Amino acid sequence: MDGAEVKHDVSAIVAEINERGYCFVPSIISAAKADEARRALERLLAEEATDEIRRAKTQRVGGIAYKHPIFAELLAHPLIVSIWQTYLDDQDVICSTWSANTAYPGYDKYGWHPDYPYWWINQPWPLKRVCGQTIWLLDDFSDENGGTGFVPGSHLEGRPPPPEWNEQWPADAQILTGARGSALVFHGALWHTARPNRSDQARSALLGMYTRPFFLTQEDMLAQLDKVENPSEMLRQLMGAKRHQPNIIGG
Ligand SMILES: O=C(O)CCC(=O)C(=O)O
Repeated sequence: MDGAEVKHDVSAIVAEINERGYCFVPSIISAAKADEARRALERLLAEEATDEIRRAKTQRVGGIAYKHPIFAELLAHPLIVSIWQTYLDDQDVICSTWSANTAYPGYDKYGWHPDYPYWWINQPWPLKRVCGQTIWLLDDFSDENGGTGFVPGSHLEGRPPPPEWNEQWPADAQILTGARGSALVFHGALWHTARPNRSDQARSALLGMYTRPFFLTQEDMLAQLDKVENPSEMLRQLMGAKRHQPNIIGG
């Protein structure tokens, strides 16, 4: 599906994440809106590129919530927020990290991993719902241009993926393909990887992790919130303005 935004069933999406560890949600925003976001990102990519980035053929842009209003809007997209509120069974969800990832033509690495905070949790990891990752497609994703790799059901393994997978593609892995404006939403422990870009165009994604408000976030979201002009109430919540702050009893 391309162009139109479609209506989605949050309960069905959450049921699929519970069962398989992920759900592909098509056309959350129109292709035109995804193009607007990609153009905003392209300006940042050009401003922030360094020789090291050009050599690595991959570029991460952080702080996007305050660098352009369209990224603040997508971070607080009502469907995405509703999916994670339902999945995490908590209205007060917050965002742990929000950034963009671009693979340029010639990028050729794999790096299988789960996401933060699983890196720091003792194994076997708890199977309860800790956090949910969102990969927004800003380009049409294909096998050729480096659609993200992921392994269905791997969120139940309770451990990280084997390091040798970075050398040999695992038999059970799938490739995220689909139209820009769509998103893959998944359990934070699902094994996934960026993939080589064998096309002649850059491939960009936005990555947003949502979690329950008592977890330490991966990034300092409050410091970023200070730089957002006129944040909505939902954006303030997501960036941690309403979460419990440690205090001193009686103090
Ligand atoms: O850009 C991608 O395809 C995936 C990136 C990723 O997995 C990450 O940054 O954690």
